[in-house]
Amino acid sequence: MGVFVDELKVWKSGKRRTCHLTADTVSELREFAARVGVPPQCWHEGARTPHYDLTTRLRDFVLERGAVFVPARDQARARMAGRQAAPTTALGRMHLYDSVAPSGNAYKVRLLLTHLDIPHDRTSLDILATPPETRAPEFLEKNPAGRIPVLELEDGTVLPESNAILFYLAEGTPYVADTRLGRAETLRWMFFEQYSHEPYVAVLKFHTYWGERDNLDPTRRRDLLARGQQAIEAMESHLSTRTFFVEDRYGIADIALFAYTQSAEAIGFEVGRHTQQWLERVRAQPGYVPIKTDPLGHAP
Ligand SMILES: N[C@@H](CCC(=O)N[C@@H](CS)C(=O)NCC(=O)O)C(=O)O
Repeated sequence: MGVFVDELKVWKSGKRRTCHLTADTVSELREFAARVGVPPQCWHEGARTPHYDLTTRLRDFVLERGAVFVPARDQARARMAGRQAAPTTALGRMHLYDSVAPSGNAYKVRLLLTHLDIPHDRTSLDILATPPETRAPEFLEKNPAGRIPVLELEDGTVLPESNAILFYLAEGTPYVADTRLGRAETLRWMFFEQYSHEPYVAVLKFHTYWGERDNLDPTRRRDLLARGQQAIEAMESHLSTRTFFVEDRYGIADIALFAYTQSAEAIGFEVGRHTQQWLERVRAQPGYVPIKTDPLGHAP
């Protein structure tokens, strides 16, 4: 078991110096690269021996994070002795950065990826650490806002913001309306979610399970409850005459709003009958997956 770098070699052009990052197995190599943040575009597509090409700066970076220097000739010998396994997984898959503690914002993306049956890898960051792993320099390069979810596309492009990711993934699928007004209505509810719902319901959920709710300033707690309740009532009113948020068809506006509304009752909100029925309709969708369980055991 190990991840290795060899010596820097000067390219024929004389302009670039790179080395190889390899490992005993491709899965170990990919897991290490994703964990420390080696850019996916460093992957050498089609190489006989699976590896990333690293510049001097990235070589120093991975050495500081546990890669071991082994000269190229020794790596070649080891491979010939059959130590290095054949590639088992193809690169070029989407990669979702989510969190160890269940995050509704990350869950939205996972739910749609599952509905669309898009194979992807995941790295879960510890947002409760001090400082959170989302504030590490290599993650801030992906999202300067220091937040998950971030979706890395097959070509290495990064896309943060849960609802932007939903909109990107849903393009051309039945999960977003194909009329101009339908798409605008979809955005309407996704903006509503981010401005009038998530800042209250998600924040109160966070304080209930992972923050210190009892230490929350009582005025702040009342404010979160009152404003979150207003959002839930706006949903209830809209759903009193519809089955789903836009064009009476399940789509990304429903996914965005489902993520935190599903926990609203458990954290003290009153959820009306129409919204409860809508929650059930979402759960009944083909390919539905529940939010992941809390490995810390705080959330039910
Ligand atoms: N507007 C963002 C909000 C993302 C967000 O608040 N993420 C939280 C987890 S749910 C996070 O990364 N917190 C870690 C931190 O702020 O350091 C979105 O919808 O993606």
